[in-house]
Amino acid sequence: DTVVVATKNAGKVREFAHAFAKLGMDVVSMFDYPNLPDVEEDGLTFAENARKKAKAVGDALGQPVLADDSGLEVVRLQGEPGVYSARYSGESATDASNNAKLLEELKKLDAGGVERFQTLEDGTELLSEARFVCALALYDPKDGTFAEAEGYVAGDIMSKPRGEGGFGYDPLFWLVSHHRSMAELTKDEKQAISHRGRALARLLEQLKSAE
Ligand code: ITT
Repeated sequence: DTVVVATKNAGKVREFAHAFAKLGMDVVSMFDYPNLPDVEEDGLTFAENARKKAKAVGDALGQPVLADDSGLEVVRLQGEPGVYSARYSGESATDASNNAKLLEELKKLDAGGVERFQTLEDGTELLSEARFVCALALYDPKDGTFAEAEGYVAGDIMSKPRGEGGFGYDPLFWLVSHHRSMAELTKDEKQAISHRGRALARLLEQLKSAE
């Protein structure tokens, strides 16, 4: 069996491939359909953008499609970058430039004398509470219906990156529960606790009980 995931994010593709392999399923992504047009992500919420991506690709291919819209909400930045997480540092943003922008924005706040709340043993500071959000939408063009689920994980933004795993903001996301950054977790550990892993578990649960 094959699942089509409407994403051009290589990190998401790796995580879905890892999760669906355990269910005996393969994943294809927009890297396998390079000629499909880009979907404009102008929704105000993660859920709206996920539905939009799933519907555009599902209608184009005439088969069920899963989409993921996700991002980072930072408490001391009033929830930013939120739905703008992928392009936080501009049109040609990379994970590295987005992480640099995040630290720049958080370091600006110190000028206002707001106290940092914690320091790790190596001197890394925890600059703000934050959470990752993932909205999943599975669209079936046969009847035009959606199955949807969301997942969340709370953590703290670190002043210095750590770890080589994951993608995006993972090296700056500290998990008190694991005493490691999200980028220091194994794939299985990340799937067990991440916004994406939790959203996927909830979606599969729903689909199972609807059978
Ligand atoms: P697609 O729309 O093609 O799926 P995208 O990268 O544009 O790819 P989003 O609009 O959903 O996807 O943006 C999500 C951004 O949020 C992503 O680029 C990362 O910077 C961040 N993000 C999402 N999930 C993450 C995770 O598990 N770890 C770290 N950062 C994550």
